[in-house]
Amino acid sequence: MTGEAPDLWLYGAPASLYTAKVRAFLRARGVRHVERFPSHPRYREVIKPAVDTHRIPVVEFADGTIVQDSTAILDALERRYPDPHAQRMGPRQTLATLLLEVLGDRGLAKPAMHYRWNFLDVNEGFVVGEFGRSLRFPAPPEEVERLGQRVASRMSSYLPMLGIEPRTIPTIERVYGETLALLNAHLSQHPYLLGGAPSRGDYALMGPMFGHLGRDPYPLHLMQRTAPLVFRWIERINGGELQTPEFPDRARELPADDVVPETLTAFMRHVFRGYAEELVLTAGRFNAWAEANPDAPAGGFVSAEGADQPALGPIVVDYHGVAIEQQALGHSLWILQRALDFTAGLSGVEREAALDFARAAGADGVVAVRLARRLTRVRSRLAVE
Ligand SMILES: N[C@@H](CCC(=O)N[C@@H](CS)C(=O)NCC(=O)O)C(=O)O
Repeated sequence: MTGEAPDLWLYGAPASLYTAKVRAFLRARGVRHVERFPSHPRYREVIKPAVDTHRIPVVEFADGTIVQDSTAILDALERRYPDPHAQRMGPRQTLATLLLEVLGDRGLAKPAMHYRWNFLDVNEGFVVGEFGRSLRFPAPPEEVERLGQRVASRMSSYLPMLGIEPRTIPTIERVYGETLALLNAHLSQHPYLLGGAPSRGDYALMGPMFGHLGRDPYPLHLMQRTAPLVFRWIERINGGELQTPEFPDRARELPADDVVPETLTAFMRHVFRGYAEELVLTAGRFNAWAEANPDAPAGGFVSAEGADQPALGPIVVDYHGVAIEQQALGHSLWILQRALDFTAGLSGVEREAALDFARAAGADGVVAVRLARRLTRVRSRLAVE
């Protein structure tokens, strides 16, 4: 980096889903930053001990504040770089961004993981190389390959936990095709998800849509061939385009009167159709845990073993008509809690408007979730308040 000092350092990797979410904010908002691999000595010596987890991304701000977890990082970034559009959002638009962040966390995990790990004939050299280089670079190719394969075998072992198996794959592929078509239809009318300006929902979806699906060789070409406007949306955000050639006269503004474009609502409804039940059943698992552990102290970890993002047990979800056996993933509830807090804080017509939007987006069951204990994070681990 030459010239002025950066505002922050992003510890992450090009092939990492959650790094893509944070990077999108930094680029779209023009934040001066430097990205570093987790192999950087400062990650090992300072960052990792401070956050007490090996996960990326982690951000270190110039004032020394260190934040782990993409959602916590975006919260910290929004406090430092307030988004003028977000401040003018109505209840529907705000709930839409909160729910898009829920979807961006795990709602697209099935296609993101499937299209990375089940097309190794096309993807393997690139993905393994990317992992290897993020751990040691420059290094001899055999060393990059050895390190990359080590990460690859851990990451690909997550597939069964997400219910990705031969029986469910045809449905996952069909649903992803429909997802791309709906998003492409939306982006043929609007440059960004909420309309004329990017918002946190766009950044959140860059995780799956860019980190895996818009970057790994197989799904990248699928996207370019079948959903070119989705590909352009990704370029637009990561390139920090101020004005965009497809919409030369479009003001960089959100729709007035708290309108959420119907094409976005249709896309969300489609994704929630395969994800809402997973969240509801995951909340059920957590509430059962809370009932079985009435003495869990405030600040206590949800996982007895101290897992940072604990699985809460097996669930069977109806994913667009196919029964999927998978794990209930507790961290998603912490992200959902933000949307629950938002709706709980509304009253009167504002509450009606938000709930009305949730119904239209297929998320009424999701915003009706009630958690038996509030969730928080302590030492980067899911914990109860
Ligand atoms: N909730 C975290 C998830 C971060 C995460 O899982 N990152 C992946 C890379 S994309 C990771 O570090 N995985 C390490 C592992 O699973 O062992 C966030 O939003 O930042």
